[in-house]
Amino acid sequence: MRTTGRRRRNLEGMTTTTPTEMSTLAETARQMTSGGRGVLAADESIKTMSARLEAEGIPAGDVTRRDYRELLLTADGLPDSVSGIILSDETFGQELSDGRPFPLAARELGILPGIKVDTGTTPLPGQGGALITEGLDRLGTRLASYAGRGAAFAKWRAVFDVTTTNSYVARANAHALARYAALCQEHGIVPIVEPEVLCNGDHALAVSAETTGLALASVFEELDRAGVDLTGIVLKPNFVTPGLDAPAIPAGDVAAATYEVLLDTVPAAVPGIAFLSGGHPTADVCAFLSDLIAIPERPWHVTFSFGRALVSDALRTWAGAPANVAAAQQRLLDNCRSAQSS
Ligand code: 5MM
Repeated sequence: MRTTGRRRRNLEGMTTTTPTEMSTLAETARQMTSGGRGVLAADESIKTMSARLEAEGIPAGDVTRRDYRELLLTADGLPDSVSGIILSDETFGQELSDGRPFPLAARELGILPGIKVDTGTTPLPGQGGALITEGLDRLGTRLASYAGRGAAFAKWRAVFDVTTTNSYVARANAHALARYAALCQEHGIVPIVEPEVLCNGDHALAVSAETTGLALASVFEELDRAGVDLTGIVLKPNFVTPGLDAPAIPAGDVAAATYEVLLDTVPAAVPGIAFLSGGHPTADVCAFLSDLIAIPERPWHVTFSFGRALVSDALRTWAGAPANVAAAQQRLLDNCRSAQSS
């Protein structure tokens, strides 16, 4: 639960967390990424979730979005594979059919509830369509409310396209991520820091490596400037891969390229890295993760924080029919176990 210790001021006048609060954050970050479990990303915005429901012929509305998230959270055995679940603001404020709020139900299952706090992306002026993530306005007030309602961690996603990312785009998004992360830690919430380099397109592996390296280097520079304690964050990056429209390469090559970029940019103080799936097929991301986990003497815990790779099969199987709930939950559990045993 949220730590509410006294705060102290450092020499520059910045408000910082106390040692007790930091050890709580570090423990939560470790819990989220170790022990073979991962974090389920079920935080699609209302717009994205509605589109995904409608694509499966399910009418979109607050009730169907709630029913779908309840199906995911209550899958019997989910806590064996999943340490945390990222929720959207809508779900965070909803109740299961038994009347329990989602964050409370997650806690009772032994799954840490998290909250997506960014409010989406908008074009960054003069940058050829590159995006900046918004959501910093009143973020401190929102975080206090989420913490009071049981949030253990939060998530903010910056989005980078390989064709439009330059040092300014990387810096602007990294700055926002760092302000978000510092605010989270002030409120006793572990920030998931998610700089996602999209894999859309036909670019080569080296292009993804270069853009991912630039994004991650910028993020860690800005986290440092913002005074974020790296022991109390979770990094959620993409795998370094060729574009989805380029010829595929062996999973071992993806793992090696990803590890090389991470080793260059991610300090060993970061306790855990939880990868996003980014639109890659489930079997592919499980293979990437498996080969990464096999690399000896890694400085960080490594696990999954997949969204689509875990849930797409379940959504398709459910199709909005109560009779399909058990089969849909089984698909989710199967995918979680594949990711977990990678
Ligand atoms: C679940 O989707 C998340 C929210 O997306 P929108 O705000 O665009 O609706 C997304 O941030 C997700 O948590 C990550 O991208 C990881 O999901 P994938 O599907 O890439 O593993």
